[in-house]
Amino acid sequence: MCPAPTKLWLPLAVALVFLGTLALGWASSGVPIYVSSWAVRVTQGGQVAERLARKFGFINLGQIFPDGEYFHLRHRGVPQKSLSPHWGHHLRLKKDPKVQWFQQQTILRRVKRSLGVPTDPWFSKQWYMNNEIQPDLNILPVWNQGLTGRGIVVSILDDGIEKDHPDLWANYDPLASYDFNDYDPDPQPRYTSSDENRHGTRCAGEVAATASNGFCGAGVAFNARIGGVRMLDGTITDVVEAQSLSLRPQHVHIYSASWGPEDDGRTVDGPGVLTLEAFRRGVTKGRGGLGTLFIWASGNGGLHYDNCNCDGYTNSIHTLSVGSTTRHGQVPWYSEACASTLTTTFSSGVATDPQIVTTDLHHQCSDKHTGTSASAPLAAGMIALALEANPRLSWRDTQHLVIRASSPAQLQAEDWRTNGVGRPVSHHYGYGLLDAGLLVELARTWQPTRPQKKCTIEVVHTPTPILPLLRVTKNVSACAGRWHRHIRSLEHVQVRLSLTYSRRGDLEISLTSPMGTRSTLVAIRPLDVSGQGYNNWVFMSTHYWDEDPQGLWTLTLENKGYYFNTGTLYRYTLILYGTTEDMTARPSGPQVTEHVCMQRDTEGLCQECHQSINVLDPFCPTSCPPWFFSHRQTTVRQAQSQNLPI
Ligand SMILES: *[C@@H]1O[C@H](CO)[C@@H](O)[C@H](O)[C@H]1NC(C)=O
Ligand SMILES: [Ca+2]
Ligand SMILES: [Ca+2]
Ligand SMILES: [Ca+2]
Ligand SMILES: [Ca+2]
Repeated sequence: MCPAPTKLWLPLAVALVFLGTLALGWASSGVPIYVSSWAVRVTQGGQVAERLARKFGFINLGQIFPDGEYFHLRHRGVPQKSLSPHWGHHLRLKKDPKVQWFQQQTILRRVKRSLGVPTDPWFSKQWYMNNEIQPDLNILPVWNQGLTGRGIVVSILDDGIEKDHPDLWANYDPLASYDFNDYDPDPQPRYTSSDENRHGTRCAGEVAATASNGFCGAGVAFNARIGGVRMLDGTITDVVEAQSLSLRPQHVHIYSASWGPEDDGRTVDGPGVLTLEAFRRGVTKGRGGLGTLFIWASGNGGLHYDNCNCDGYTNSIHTLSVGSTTRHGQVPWYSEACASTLTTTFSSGVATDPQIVTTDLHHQCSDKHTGTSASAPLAAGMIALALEANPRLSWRDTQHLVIRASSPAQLQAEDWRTNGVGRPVSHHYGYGLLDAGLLVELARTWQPTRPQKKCTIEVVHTPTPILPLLRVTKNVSACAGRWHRHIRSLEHVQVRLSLTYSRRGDLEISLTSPMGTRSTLVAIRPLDVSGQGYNNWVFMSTHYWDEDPQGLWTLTLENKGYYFNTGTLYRYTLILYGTTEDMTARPSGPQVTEHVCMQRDTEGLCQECHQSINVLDPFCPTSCPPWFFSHRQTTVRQAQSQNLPI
């Protein structure tokens, strides 16, 4: 409960102010601007109010409600707009016993609730967000709340962006753009007869094509700023990737990438030293320390039975991996299944299925955008909307929220299983179809997660033969009893393996958690005939999210192919990530956060939170997000580090 209102506070006023603050959102509730009018409550009625007004030099503009208790007063001697309240009038009104309550009015920033549906000619073809199917990505209700990605910067890492495109130029952000193929600031694509460099431009339009401008369709976050990094149209090196992923990490909030190693079903490859460092720096230093958001397509190797856990980019804990489903909720032919995928959005399917509508090269519009690379930018746009609702989400908060805002909906797969905390999860879809309305609703009141804990367990370090089947069981304490606290709720789980095998693609590897959740770390890949095995390869699963890791973990390696396959397991390391908080104790819907606020200011912002709780207006989070520091009585935002590298 908030503290008992002081004499001057009426529940009505508190409610009005607090609702106002909520409507403003956290970020825009900046400095109040005072105007020359007051609301005053005088229960003795109109004549007393009139006398009071004259006594203090106000003009009585009349009653606010018909019952004649609240009056609207204006003072000519007070500036129309001021950054501070008028203390003289404040004291005089406060002293007068006939005044039960008063409030100098401030300018409230309000946005129109009914933006209506975009009027773009191709919006009717944008079936995944125009209410044509149920459920769709549920974006219309978010637009209706006034959230359109304003203030959020997204960069597409691809083959360039047609920055003068009629549906992109207005949102184009040169600071979120660069050309690492030619080393110049202009990411304009290279035009060829086959238009092979249209990919980045198509992805960009999905995020931020201008709405209601009479052209093409609308982007998911149609007021976000959009940039493009040209990096796929030339020689790609570790340097090029690392530079692209760390372009202005204090300016760009979200990077969307739809590339990785060859999807041929026989490659096992991941980021180099510099690119790993770029991810690490992004999540620890980017976005003022909250962490850069890397949104990643899971891969297009379905036709070659590829597995996205053999791709170290999408498999990284630092990237938020997005899979695809068709309009009819089926697994698309190009889709790759794996345990590291977190969520799903729509994309193309068979030839008769509708595809994604977006901007195209030569100032054109396309309704033929396809593949998993069409899904990642849709998710990036939806996350931009959530970030506008709550800009303080860390990279891990975002993954927690995406899981909670995803559901199986109409998505069909044979492998849906309910994990140990009751969430259905699939290797094709992660936690399912992402719902923008739910994502934003949860984001508004999300309490920052406590710092990430990592617990590394060396399970096998002596050579062990992999006969047709090898099971390795380990009783894990999740680092309890060490100097730091144990992990109570899991986030990502990694398994690092070094093994040899006569035919790598025949070996199926799975991991079962103490709560009984089994996820496939790699399924058979018939085209992978390599005899190289896995050399310190890291597999990742998101399927144990929020589970308690203590107890028996079982790794299973099983020959699913050629009868005479043989191999040796040399090293198996289990790496658990998570937090000390019991995340299952949080409500599944929006979180109640006001109850710990002890004192609010007239804006409804929290000035003082209950001991041990941090002030982060307007809420009292149970812990500080990264780079925010614990302070009572002050707004922590001011303590944010100012001098981070650009
Ligand atoms: C795992 O270890 C803990 C602590 O040593 C013990 O209490 C528990 O019974 C063990 N669990 C199993 C399944 O062996
Ligand atoms: Ca250029
Ligand atoms: Ca448009
Ligand atoms: Ca792949
Ligand atoms: Ca990932």
